[in-house]
Amino acid sequence: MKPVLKLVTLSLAVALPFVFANAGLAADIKDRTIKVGIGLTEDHPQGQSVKKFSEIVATKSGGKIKVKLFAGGALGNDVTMVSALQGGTQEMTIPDTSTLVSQIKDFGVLNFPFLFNNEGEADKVLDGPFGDKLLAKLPEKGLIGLAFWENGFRQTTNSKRPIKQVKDYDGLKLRVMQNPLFIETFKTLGANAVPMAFTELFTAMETKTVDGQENPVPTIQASKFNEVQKYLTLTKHTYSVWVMLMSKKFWDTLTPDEQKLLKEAAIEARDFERKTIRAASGKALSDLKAAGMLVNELPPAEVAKLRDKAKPVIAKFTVEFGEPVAKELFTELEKVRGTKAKK
Ligand code: TK8
Repeated sequence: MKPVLKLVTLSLAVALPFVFANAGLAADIKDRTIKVGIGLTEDHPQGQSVKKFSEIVATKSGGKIKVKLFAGGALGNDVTMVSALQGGTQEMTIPDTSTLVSQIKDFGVLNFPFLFNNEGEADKVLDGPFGDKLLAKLPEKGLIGLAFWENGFRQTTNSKRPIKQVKDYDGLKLRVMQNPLFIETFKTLGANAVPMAFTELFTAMETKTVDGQENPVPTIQASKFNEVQKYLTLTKHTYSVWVMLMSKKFWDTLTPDEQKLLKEAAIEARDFERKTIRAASGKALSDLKAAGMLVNELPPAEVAKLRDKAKPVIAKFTVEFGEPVAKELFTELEKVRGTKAKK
């Protein structure tokens, strides 16, 4: 080969992949449709963020990959949709991590009462090595974890009375997620904890099968729980997390380019979701008040009592979920807090 020709070939070889990557031409992307089922409504930040994810994926794939949202439990609840992913009949869902605990107990530690002090700490732990380690447990269960989304700090509502002291939990029939930590925590507080799917909750409160429930404020508002619940107490007892899950059976049919695209889009959608849900929280609370809900804060002395009551439950479930994973979480949390203090 003549030296000049060699140079041209060489520079093309260097330049071409760059041009293709930028134009998205080299990417191996096929026409695909991804069904995403969620338990919440379309206008809840979770629904809004799936729509955002859909837009991001459409842009990145030149319209080839379509993401379709099925909100309001149209495809099932958190538990049944996870099974559908495992069976390969549904591509995606975004359940609360607490509903995965019956299959992968390590996820349980995220819901220890009063674990995180604020959202920033949770983001750092979830987006760091600890979160990655949890996601790495999913493939052996037929699931791929793309990113963690914020569900948020859980608050308590009921139709009987405002919770002004821990004693007020006594005898309340409270729906909890299908997770032993939640059942035991509320039993310890004196409530009658009833595990139930989220999609059945509104009717259960309407028909007085249960007196109340606990969920973050944006969920209480978007799900119109104020129509069947009078009292909202800001207890902030647990932080809860959604995880963007994909069926491994489906994932394995994707090209590496498609997998990379979806992973990147999931991270962008995660950042959008966290911003959106945090921004929506204040307005959701004032809307609930305007709609006639009676809102109160649990006094600090009672919060301290609540924390004390939760301690033995945390100790018990540290053993149940696994001491090594709990230790890793606490170490990571310390690191995150240390970094913050130094700033
Ligand atoms: C919605 C659930 C919900 C969760 C619950 O599908 O079950 O209470 O907080 O957000 O994931």
